Amino acid sequence: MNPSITRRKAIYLGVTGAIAAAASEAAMGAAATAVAPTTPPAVAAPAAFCRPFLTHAREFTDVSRGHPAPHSLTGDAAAKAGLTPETWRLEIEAEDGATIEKSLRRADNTALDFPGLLKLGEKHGVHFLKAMQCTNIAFPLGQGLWEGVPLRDVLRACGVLTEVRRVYYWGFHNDDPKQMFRSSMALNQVLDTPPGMLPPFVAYRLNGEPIPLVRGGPVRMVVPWAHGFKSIKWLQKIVLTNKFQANDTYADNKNDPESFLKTAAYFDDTRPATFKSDVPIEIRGTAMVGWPGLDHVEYWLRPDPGGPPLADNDPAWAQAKWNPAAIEPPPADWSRELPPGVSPKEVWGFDANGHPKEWPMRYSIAHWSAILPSLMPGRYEMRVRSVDANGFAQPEPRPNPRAGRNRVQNKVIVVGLP
Ligand SMILES: Nc1nc2c(c(=O)[nH]1)N[C@H]1C(S)=C(S)[C@@H](COP(=O)(O)O)O[C@H]1N2
Ligand SMILES: [Mo]
Repeated sequence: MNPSITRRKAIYLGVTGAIAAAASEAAMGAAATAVAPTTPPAVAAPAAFCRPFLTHAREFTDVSRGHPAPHSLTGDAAAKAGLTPETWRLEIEAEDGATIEKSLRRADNTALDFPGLLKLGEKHGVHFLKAMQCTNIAFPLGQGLWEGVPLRDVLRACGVLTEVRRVYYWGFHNDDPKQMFRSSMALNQVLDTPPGMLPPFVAYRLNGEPIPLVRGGPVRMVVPWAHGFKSIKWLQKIVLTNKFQANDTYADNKNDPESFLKTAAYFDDTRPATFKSDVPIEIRGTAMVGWPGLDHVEYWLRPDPGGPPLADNDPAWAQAKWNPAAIEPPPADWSRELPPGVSPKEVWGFDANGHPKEWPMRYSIAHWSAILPSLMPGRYEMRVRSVDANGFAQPEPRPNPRAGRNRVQNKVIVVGLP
């Protein structure tokens, strides 16, 4: 494990671990702005990078369906489920008029096994950074350094493909069709990658270690540009189909199954907070750097006018005065943030000198902070929003929360006496 993760945890206690136990996906979806990570009280802190860049594999906020949860299986049950490196297999078949030259099947011993995947990794493996962000939860779940083989390089083993339009895939689900959690991509999203962008991966390492069962190991799909539901855990089955429709489980409940990751800023803690009037007030949070990139994060502070919550069409929005928040710069020393033995030069998106080519990096978490001017005692409202690289301020251009929860959050700041 990356020793810096433990060390840093002492400074910034796992955002996610604390709430994971309490939070069900549905509860968070229903009350995303009311539920927030717990953080130390926001007080003045050095403006240096002072949080772990990577989230420990066990401290991601977990979003897993299934009873029993696949990651609760141990011993023989885990082995029987194909959830150990020795027993894991990936099957690939065709359906509905699509054909593949070679199917990979458990039954005839042609399925891809874990050593076979690692072998592909020796040639095609990629290290890349990506944060998980659930469509329906208003903060990133955690950020990892993943290692995997592009799915297109796994598909080579299938030889010639005909009439494939879409790729359907799912993981272990207790042999109960009702528990299946599946996802899909267009074949072109798997095979064609725009220059400078990431393809979907069949991933086998996280933060320099095998992916633990709780994070979807031994093998998980990771789709860099998408919300978490495309990154299927406990991956075991891929079906190449002539169907053109998305079949994602996450299309239920009006979720948009084709939504790219949105760019959005979130408070670390949306609960009201009280400060003395004579101390600088530092407020912190994260921003998810989605498909449209991140230009900056800005905040609007106003005395709480009382009355009903600010409506989305309230004229006050047009009068709002937005101030820039600071985005934390890249870590000065990547060797303290990355797992031992991983040089930043080996990580996708870094240059030959080991510096990130863009900052903040696409599909990762940016940390922002704002030091509020000295305030008179009273009650204030603080709102924060991202502005993407196209100049769209959150929640534009796609305010539909079912495509990613990007409502502008409000935090009440109470300033007391000195
Ligand atoms: N097999 C399977 N994969 C899954 C899920 C699931 O329930 N089962 N949940 C998905 C959803 S909705 C999200 S947001 C992410 C969460 O990933 P995490 O638990 O590693 O944070 O996993 C995705 N992959
Ligand atoms: Mo999700």
